[in-house]
Amino acid sequence: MPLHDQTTTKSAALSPAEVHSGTVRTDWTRAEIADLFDLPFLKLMWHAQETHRSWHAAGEVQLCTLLSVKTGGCPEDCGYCSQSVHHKSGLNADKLMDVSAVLSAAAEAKAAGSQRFCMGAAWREPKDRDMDKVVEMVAGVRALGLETCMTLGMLTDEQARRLKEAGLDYYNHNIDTSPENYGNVITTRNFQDRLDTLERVRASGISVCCGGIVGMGESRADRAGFIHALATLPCHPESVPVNALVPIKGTVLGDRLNETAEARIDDIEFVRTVAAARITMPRSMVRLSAGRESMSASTQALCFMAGANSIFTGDRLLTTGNAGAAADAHLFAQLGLVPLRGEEPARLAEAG
Ligand code: SAM
Ligand code: DTB
Ligand code: SF4
Repeated sequence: MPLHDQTTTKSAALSPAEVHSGTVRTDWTRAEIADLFDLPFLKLMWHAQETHRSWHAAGEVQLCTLLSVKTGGCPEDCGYCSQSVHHKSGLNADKLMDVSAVLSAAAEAKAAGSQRFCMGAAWREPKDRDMDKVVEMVAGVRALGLETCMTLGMLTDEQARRLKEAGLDYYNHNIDTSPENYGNVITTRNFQDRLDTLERVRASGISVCCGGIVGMGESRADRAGFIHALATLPCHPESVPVNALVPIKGTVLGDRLNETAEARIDDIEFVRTVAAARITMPRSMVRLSAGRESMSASTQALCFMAGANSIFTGDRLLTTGNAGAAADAHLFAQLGLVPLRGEEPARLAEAG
């Protein structure tokens, strides 16, 4: 049965009044988060389940689709990325796609049951001359009845304002890792640059999607630092993507992982990171993002138990493969998961 035909549960339509009104803490200490990581695994999972079930409809998973609207040729040097000009990943640089082609891809995503359409561009920041086309994409995708998300790099206040005006629902901008590890991953912009853009996005009234990558050779302390940086933002991101590094040949981090088997992160440690995100940011959607294609069904099931409740569907991420509709339909059937149809708790609370 296709993903979007599976029955939704009654909790798909939580009203604002039904949304949990408990406290969302933004004063987590690093030691508290490190302690979460150190818990016996079953205890950590129990905490994560308790938190998850008091804020979210357990078993409902949000479906999002990605499209790379401008691929390759990026001047940044992110150590994991196929699209950086600093890497020899064999990817050609393309121009910004035509609006009509983006809208047909969005219509396909909607027909496949996706709730949100996320458009990514390999830019350090958008040029003002690109903005007319970009806002047309936002307005067009929204008119199809999809939630809109964009990830275009750093933004100015004016660019954020224009995106909001066009109807952009979410902006994705990842901190990627802990502040201490950041310089080992990217050198062409710093952690504060990322926080500045996040602040501009927040101030413009666009919801924030912010997370990072696990499995880049970072330490457990870095993973705790990464979650701490997100969970102590003045307002938690509405969406928190947790990516498992996709090791792309020709990238610094991908080559290191491909050449050193022991550099691969343990699945249980990945699940612990998802659980820590869920417990510390209870109201946010936690997205099990890149890396699912090579993840076993059992590890993905543990991630859902740990509180992940959003995925990217389809057979493509930006430049790499994704699990695909058939595999996901099978996984949902195996686990009794259904697509989220209602509004997210954080957005309901904001509306409420
Ligand atoms: N250029 C924009 C930027 O970096 O802000 C947007 C696109 S960028 C590809 C979006 C995010 O995808 C990155 O911040 C990173 O977290 C994630 N990502 C990119 N390549 C990845 C890989 N090989 N494995 C896992 N996640 C990856
Ligand atoms: C995010 O955190 N993950 C997505 C989305 N935001 C833009 C991107 C994943 C990219 C994976 C590697 C690739 O396909 O190039
Ligand atoms: Fe450019 Fe984004 Fe890739 Fe970094 S992650 S190289 S900014 S496309």
